[in-house]
Amino acid sequence: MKSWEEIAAQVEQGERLSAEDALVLWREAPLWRLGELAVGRKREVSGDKVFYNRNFHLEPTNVCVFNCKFCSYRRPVGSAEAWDYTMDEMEQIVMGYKDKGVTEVHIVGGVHPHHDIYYYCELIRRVKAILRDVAVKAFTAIELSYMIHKAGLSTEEGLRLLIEAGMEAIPGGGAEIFDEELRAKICPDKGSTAEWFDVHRTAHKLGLTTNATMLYGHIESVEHRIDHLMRLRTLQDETGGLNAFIPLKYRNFGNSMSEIGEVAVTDDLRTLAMSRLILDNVPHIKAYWVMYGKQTTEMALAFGADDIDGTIDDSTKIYSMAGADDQRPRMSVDEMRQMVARVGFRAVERDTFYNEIENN
Ligand code: V47
Repeated sequence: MKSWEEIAAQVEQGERLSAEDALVLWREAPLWRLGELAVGRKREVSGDKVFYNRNFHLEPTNVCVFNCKFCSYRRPVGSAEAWDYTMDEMEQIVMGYKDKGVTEVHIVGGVHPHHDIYYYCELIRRVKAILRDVAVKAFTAIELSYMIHKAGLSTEEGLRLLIEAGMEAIPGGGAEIFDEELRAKICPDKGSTAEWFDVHRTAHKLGLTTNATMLYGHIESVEHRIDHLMRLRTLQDETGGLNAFIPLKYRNFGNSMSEIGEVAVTDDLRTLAMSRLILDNVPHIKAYWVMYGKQTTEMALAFGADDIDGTIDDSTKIYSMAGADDQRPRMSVDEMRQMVARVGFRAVERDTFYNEIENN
């Protein structure tokens, strides 16, 4: 068996990691060495830049037909804590962002039993009518698969309808952990791994770029994480449509797996670095500050991340309900730029497609 030192040297020569070598590196290499390797790779892709954007989330509902054990956000129909905004209420929210300089709205929520694909097409049209130049990055693959197949459409037909309405990119959620046995334990009734891949593969074929996530730090092993990353690397070899990968740390407040606890920050940094090294064909690794908290996000930039997501403006509840540090997540552009500068990189504003926005 190769030593971690030999594997590290191979990585530096640009060799692709096998699953076996990745496991040795993940388990045995000291953290500082993983940081060094991952930043080396990051610098080949994005130099000294770290990207951020001006964005907000729109979460139409937290009512969900699925009951994932890690979710702190979902409520059943009729619950006093459930919300389900009307179209008019959502228009009011979106109006609040007119002329505010945002470039992206991220629309994601529960899988509501009564709203169909035509309702969501109408929502996208209304958002675009108000914010013409703002990119709509909308719906996890699981929401998409449910609304599309419920309408009796093929994945391609459904995505075409949404694209016609104005959907321009797909976020990475719903991936959780791809291993089918584990998925059956943490989210037994949720859309499958195969559905997740079907939506992303079809989206790429239609010219959309998408993101991918991985929920880690619960009952999975390092082998499961490597398997997850390898499946994404294979998809990317085939389509090239993934823009960013976002590791999501399991936060344990207020859900039915709370007894598991949360992993250490060193595990977060190791996971980020190994994601950068395994996913040698995915350009951006995002440290989602809302989930990590601001301090870990700052550290993440020394472990291969080149993106911190955006301003958010207190518009998402998924992580505050799961116990994240910022109960009202919001970051100003200045704050993000200072965070990046403190690590020794250069903050660059981007749009959804990683085009750089002038004024940097
Ligand atoms: O799929 C839910 C995760 C995801 C918990 O594409 C949890 O740019 C940790 O995908 N602890 C949705 N994670 C969020 C998401 C996302 C976020 C930011 C940017 C992008 C992007 C995508 O949130 C879900 C699930 O994996 N999640 N509950 C929890 N307790």
